[in-house]
Amino acid sequence: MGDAPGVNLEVSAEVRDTLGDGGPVVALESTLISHGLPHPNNLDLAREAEDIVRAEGAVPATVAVIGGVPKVGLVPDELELLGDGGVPKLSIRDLPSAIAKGSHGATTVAATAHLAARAGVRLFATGGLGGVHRGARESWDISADLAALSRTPVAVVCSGVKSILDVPATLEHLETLGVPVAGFRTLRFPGFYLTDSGSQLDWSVEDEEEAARLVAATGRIGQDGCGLVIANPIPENEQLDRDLHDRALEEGLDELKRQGIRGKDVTPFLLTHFREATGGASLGVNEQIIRNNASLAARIAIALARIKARERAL
Ligand code: PSU
Ligand code: MN
Repeated sequence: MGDAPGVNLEVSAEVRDTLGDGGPVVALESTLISHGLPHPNNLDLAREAEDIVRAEGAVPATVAVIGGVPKVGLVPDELELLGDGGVPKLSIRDLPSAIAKGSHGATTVAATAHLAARAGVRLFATGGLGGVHRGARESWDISADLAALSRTPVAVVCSGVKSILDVPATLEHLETLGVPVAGFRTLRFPGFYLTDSGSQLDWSVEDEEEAARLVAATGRIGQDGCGLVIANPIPENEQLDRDLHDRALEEGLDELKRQGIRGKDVTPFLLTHFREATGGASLGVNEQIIRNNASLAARIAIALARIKARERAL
């Protein structure tokens, strides 16, 4: 159960073989399955995200801790277990405790990126990144996702961070940590449910090939310990209605304060509130974001594999 030296990460045979051949692999996180989406949509979407990665020609590697064993690449029963409820959310600092206790766990962006990188996976698709919470000046609540990306060589394809967070502060913090952020065909940082968060970016990439060159460049310049963010906005015609969004946000933040919810419970609480307050509309957008990002990450992983193959041939 992980006591043997060196046996601390189980990589599925398909993922291991693909990586060994220099092939494209995309990591997928499991907190969004266990805590980000309601049952049974969560399980359907977890399967669909894997199917989308495959349809693009890459291999999906959903990451989680199963019975105390960190896994990169899950079998269908394990995916199902994550969607059934009651699986704790594990950020990076929770990994050792889950391993020691032999418990299951759904991994956040920080924990997923860490395990994926250890397996040698370079691309990772998710919905939204954790970030700096509103009121962080008092609460100090800043997601470990940000620091983890500054020391984990994984490119995360996401649709920005949710507006439940302090978006400009999150971008500032990523800058402080030295994490590159590039918009996919945009210089506007996406606002998760909304195409545009209102914050400007310094860099964009115009296609999958350029995104892959960006990933390769971080390694080549000796920043190979660092991750990066590729921010992929939801198309304008698929975004959430802005008024509905603003109303749900305001109510959710009020409710948070009233109920005194803190720490790692903040994100799941606000996600549930958003879903209820928008009559399920936010769920549809959330699902579409994950599909779009899985598909884009797979195409970038394929472009990256091509670049690496060319380099090897030189
Ligand atoms: N944002 C979402 N949906 C999610 C999360 C973030 O839109 O499910 C999850 C991700 O797993 C992310 C985590 O890594 O929440 C961040 O949680 P915290 O703020 O506790 O670090
Ligand atoms: Mn937090």
